[in-house]
Order: sequence, then structure tokens, then C-alpha cells
Amino acid sequence: MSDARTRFLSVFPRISEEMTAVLAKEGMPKEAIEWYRRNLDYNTPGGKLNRGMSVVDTVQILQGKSQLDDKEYERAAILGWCVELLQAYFLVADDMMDQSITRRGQPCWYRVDGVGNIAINDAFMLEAAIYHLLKVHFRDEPYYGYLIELFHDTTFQTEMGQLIDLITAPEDHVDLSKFSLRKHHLIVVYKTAFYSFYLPVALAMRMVGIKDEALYKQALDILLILGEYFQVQDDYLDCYGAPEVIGKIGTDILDNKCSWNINIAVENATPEQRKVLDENYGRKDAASEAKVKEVFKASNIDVEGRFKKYEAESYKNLMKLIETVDESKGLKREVFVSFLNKVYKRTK
Ligand code: GPP
Ligand code: MG
Ligand code: MG
Ligand code: MG
Repeated sequence: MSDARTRFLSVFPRISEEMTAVLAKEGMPKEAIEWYRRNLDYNTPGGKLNRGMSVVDTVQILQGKSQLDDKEYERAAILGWCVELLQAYFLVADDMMDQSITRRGQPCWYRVDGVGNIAINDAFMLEAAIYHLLKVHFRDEPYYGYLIELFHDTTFQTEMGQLIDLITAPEDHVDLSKFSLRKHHLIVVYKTAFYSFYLPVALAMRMVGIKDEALYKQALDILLILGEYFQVQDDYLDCYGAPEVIGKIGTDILDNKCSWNINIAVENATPEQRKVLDENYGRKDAASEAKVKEVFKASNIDVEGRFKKYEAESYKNLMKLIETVDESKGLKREVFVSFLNKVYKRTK
């Protein structure tokens, strides 16, 4: 495990302690305290931690330091863990909505024995931890209001994205003519890019005291493109990633999702291939799913090949865009390069 990951993970037990102590102080019974601890531990720290660690990395880059001292590190890491708590909150809920089976190599939380619909409340309690931690650790900072606003705004944007993701994928009615790469673009920017890419960097920018609103706009413009690229990878891996590597079993074809793969297939399909897609996409059975995957493989469609091309082009375009950042204003190109390199050609 990398040193950076170990150091970031070492802050989590304190967060889990601090949050369960809140329930103890409120006089909650032991079962409730233990339930919350298990919820926090099961759902928060098991992922790649890219989002959370990017808060720390960005603070470090913007301050021009090779290492943050312990106090500075802890504060940046707490903000990073707030982003990971937001992610945990979304994933617990998303897995119920997508009827997913596994997440991070273990059963989705709602599928754990005895959890079920309680997972809805557990998701809310993961979100509540964010605002408690912000209050305890940042209330006296002049930028406290900005932190709260960033979490509220990006949460709302993500929920809008999740809404269009879900209503574009009705369970009882498959209509591929409703899909398009334009619609896909809107879905992925809202459901993923704001909270996964803009939020961590903007939090770090507030923390180091950047005030120039134009710099936030410039960061947003780059990070939304990076976030779109990341969600296209997620869509691609849903079909082509190895479940034991990505830690989850893909459900996009069964769920009738407006994913990148199906849009590429629809754009390039012959009428015969289109008929196969129309008859098999979004059906809840493995045989139909296999037929869709076969069409994805056809040489005129070649989702895999087109993805590799898209990936290489995205990297080139993003690097070009990053080069336009004028470092004399207080932003650093390295913030974006470092984030891009964390996700480029990822397999999980
Ligand atoms: C990723 O979609 C988007 C989210 C996890 C945001 C969920 C938002 C909510 C408001 C609950 P996805 O379903 O493709 O992710 P995955 O492939 O990891 O299930
Ligand atoms: Mg989803
Ligand atoms: Mg999902
Ligand atoms: Mg997905």
C-alpha cells in the first residue's frame, strides 16, 4: 500500500470514534452505536480513496510544500474524509436504486443480513457525519460557509444527475431512440463530475484561501471534462472490467442504462444489430445480456477499440487544456495533472 494511502487511512479511526461518540452523548443505546460504527466502517474506507486523497494532495500542491505538517495534514484529511463520506452516502443509495450485488469486493450494504431498507437511513447518517465534522473542525474558519455551500451544491447537482440517470432507464420500457451521447454527457457531468472532481479541488482551494472566483470557474471547466472521462471509464468497466478487480458486478445492460457503451453501439449498428439491441437491452436475464455484449464486440462497433481511442484522445485534450492554466494567478497545473494521472488508464 502506498504511504499516502496509509497516512490518509490512519485518520479514519478517529473520525469513526468521533461520530459514534456523538450517539453515545445523545444517550443512544449500545446497539445503535455499534450499528453506526459498522455502517461507517463497512461503507466509507474500502474504495480507491482518490477523491478524499485529492483534497490533501491539492492543498499540498497549492501551498508548494513537499509534506504537510501533522496538524495541517489532519485538517486536510478530515475534509478529504468528508468527501469520502459523501461518496459512501451516494453509493449505499445508488446500489439500492441500481439493484447492484457487490461493491468494493463485498456485498452491497443493503444486501448484508439484517440491513435491507435500514440502508436508506444509514445512507442519511453517513451524510449527516459530513456536516457534524465540518462544524466541529471548521466552524471558526472564515471559509466555513463556503465548505458547507460546496457540499450542499454538489450534493444537489449529483441528485439531479441521479434523477436523469434513473428516468432515462425505466425498468418496464426500453426505448433506445431516447438515448444519445448528448444525454449521456448531461447525466455523467451531474451524477459524477461535480462531486468527484470539482468538489475535492474546490474544497482545497477554499482551505488555502483562494478567493478569485475566476479560478474556481477555470478549475470547474477542467474538472468537469476530467469527470466525464472518469464516468465513461466507469461505464466501460461496467461491461469490460473484471469483477474481482473493480469490486462490483456490472448491471448497466440489465438496468437499461444510458451508458457510453450502448450509445456507441446504437450510433454504429446496422439495422440487424439494432434489432438485437432493441430486443435484448434492459432485459433482466443473462442470455439477453450476452447477446448485447456480442453486438458490442462486432468489428463495425468494437466498443473496446473505440474506448481505447477515446481514452487516448481524452488524455491529450485534457493535457492541452491544463497547459492553458496561468500559474501566476495562484492555481497550479500540477493539481490537475496529478488528478488526471490518478485515473488515466485505470482498471478499477
Ligand atoms: C455513479 O453511477 C453515480 C453515483 C454513485 C451517484 C449516485 C447519486 C445519488 C444521489 C445516490 P453508477 O451507478 O454508474 O456507479 P457504480 O457503477 O459505481 O454503481
Ligand atoms: Mg447508478
Ligand atoms: Mg450504480
Ligand atoms: Mg457504473
